[in-house]
Amino acid sequence: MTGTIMKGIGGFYYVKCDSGTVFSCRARGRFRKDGQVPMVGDRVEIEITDPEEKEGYVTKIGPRKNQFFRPPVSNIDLLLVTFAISAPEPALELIDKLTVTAVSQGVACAVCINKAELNREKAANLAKEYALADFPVIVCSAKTGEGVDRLKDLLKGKVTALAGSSGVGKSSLLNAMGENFTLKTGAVSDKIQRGKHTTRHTELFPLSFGGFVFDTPGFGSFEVEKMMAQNLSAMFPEIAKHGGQCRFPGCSHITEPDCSVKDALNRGEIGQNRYNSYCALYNSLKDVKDWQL
Ligand SMILES: Nc1nc2c(ncn2[C@@H]2O[C@H](COP(=O)(O)OP(=O)(O)OP(=O)(O)O)[C@@H](O)[C@H]2O)c(=O)[nH]1
Ligand SMILES: [Mg+2]
Ligand SMILES: [Zn+2]
Repeated sequence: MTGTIMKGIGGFYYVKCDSGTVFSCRARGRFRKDGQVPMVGDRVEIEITDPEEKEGYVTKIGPRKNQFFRPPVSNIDLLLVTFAISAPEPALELIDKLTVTAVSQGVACAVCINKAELNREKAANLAKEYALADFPVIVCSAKTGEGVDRLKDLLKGKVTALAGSSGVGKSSLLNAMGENFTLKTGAVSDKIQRGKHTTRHTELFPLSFGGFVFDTPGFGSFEVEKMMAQNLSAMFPEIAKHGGQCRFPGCSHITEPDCSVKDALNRGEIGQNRYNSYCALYNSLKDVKDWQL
């Protein structure tokens, strides 16, 4: 039998077979030997050991079209990078590491700015920065319902993973999409304005209007895949677009004079926050040598 892993908890993988039945499965030991771990989103083959109790083993993992470590998902069509405009404050570098990861894997990426009702001006400004990178941007509020229809249009027919920090409203947005979702959500702590890691595991849900969506646990810092610093600009579409006409070949777009990227930044064609993330990431990658890749 073949199916898709819908969630994984405590060594059990919940595999929805193409017939619709869900089996709870363990992974065969040899996966671990090969260093291969089943992921939510994987297409797998299973061997049923107990049809009554709906139990079995995952015996084979199908080829992945892509895989992410943060959030831990495979085989997605769209990474929906989600943040709140306030409470918690947007973690801009983390957000841009996510867009970089999607672009470097060739996976479509969109940006969802939630809790927009808390600061409309700031939401509009950040939306503009991501639009300059040609990412679809949804400004929305799970609380007021604004933007939720646009979100549904975006997700329709695709396999989408929501990704972002704890407390930004990923589960709330899914609940607001009017599905029969009753996902647990959790208040952001008063003092430090941080989420409380309410969602504990990644789960794949079917959407009534077509497509699937992963609700994922929020996470804090992570590192982008190692790459040569000079390749980073290709992962920022708006920087790549303006990077061809600099005076110096291999321009880092940070310190060199006559830089067409800095010109575009000054004309407002590249967002300042995006550029700041680019510089910070560039500096973290600049000691990477090609033999380390
Ligand atoms: N003001 C406001 N609050 C919201 C909005 N959306 C969600 N919240 C609140 O933000 C808090 C966190 O929401 P969750 O949906 O649990 O956030 P999450 O991203 O799923 O968090 P984790 O599961 O911990 O990763 C809850 O108290 C929600 O009620 C919104 O649009 N506006
Ligand atoms: Mg959640
Ligand atoms: Zn330059």
